Amino acid sequence: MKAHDNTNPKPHRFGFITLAGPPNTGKSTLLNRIVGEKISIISRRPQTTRHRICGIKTLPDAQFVFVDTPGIHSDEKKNLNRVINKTAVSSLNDVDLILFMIDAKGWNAQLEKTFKHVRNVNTPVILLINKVDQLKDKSMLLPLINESMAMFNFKEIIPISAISLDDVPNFLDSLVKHLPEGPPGFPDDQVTDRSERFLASELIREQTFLRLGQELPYSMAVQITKYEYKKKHDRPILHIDATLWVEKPGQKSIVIGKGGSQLKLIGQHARRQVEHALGCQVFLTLWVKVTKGWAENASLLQSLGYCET
Ligand SMILES: Nc1nc2c(ncn2[C@@H]2O[C@H](COP(=O)(O)OP(=O)(O)OP(=O)(O)O)[C@@H](O)[C@H]2O)c(=O)[nH]1
Ligand SMILES: [Mg+2]
Repeated sequence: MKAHDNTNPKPHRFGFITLAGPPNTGKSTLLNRIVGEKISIISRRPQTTRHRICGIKTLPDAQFVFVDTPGIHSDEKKNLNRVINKTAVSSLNDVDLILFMIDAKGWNAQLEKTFKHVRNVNTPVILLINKVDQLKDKSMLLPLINESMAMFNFKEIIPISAISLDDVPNFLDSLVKHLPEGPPGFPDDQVTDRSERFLASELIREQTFLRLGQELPYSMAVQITKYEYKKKHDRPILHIDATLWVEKPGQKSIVIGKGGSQLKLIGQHARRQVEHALGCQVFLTLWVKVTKGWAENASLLQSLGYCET
């Protein structure tokens, strides 16, 4: 960690900022954009993020810890969904600022219900209206801002397009004043609190979202069973074995595909993603296993990392 510069007239700030909101609004997209690396997976489907993931951004005068959360949703039928919601809602507490992200379509009854969780905590909230690039008529923004201001005492309302956010410094400038003064909490080259191994499992899970249709990705979990660096000609090669858990034998056949074609494709794309993220050669072996009702099984959920203590 670099020594803190005491001659700097600006006090250093450090704090935690939760990215919250309903599923699919672009929270993980924004996190990756700010940090400048892919640390949280993204898909076109809702409920992609399942875990609390911190992304760390270090500037000379401030260190921001962004907490990406699963979208808060209303279907709590499965134990997995309840655990995921609990993760999202508990991340609203003990932080310095909440960025509540909605998309430019605006408010509806479901969204207002989700927002109740935010109303209940005593933390400053900034409203981010994302995906403004999708607004055909930009004059629609002003009524949405007015409606939002009437709903809640937001510290600020910021329309953005996370997918193409170029001016990250300017965006961070609007957040920094809400962070308390304090020294950095992480080394300045650390970008996430999550391990490489976790990132690898997420990049595999992302491929299931991108390549498998319908509801199947929601019935799946990824478990890394081997994660070993070996050396070949002095170059590290990472050997990963991972199990894709599904709930039914029929799902296993779909994931494997005809002659193993689907699984091969998932494996190839995931391997490339992991190689790109970690900068080394990867050997990836995938297995598919059935455990009926894994999404209900508390101990399996815990061993897969879905635990809230
Ligand atoms: N047009 C447009 N699409 C966006 C923007 N930001 C994100 N998206 C897309 O919205 C989809 C959802 O993005 P995510 O970042 O996965 O959303 P999320 O809020 O993290 O979703 P969950 O993890 O499911 O809660 C992806 O297809 C993104 O490419 C944006 O500014 N404009
Ligand atoms: Mg997400």
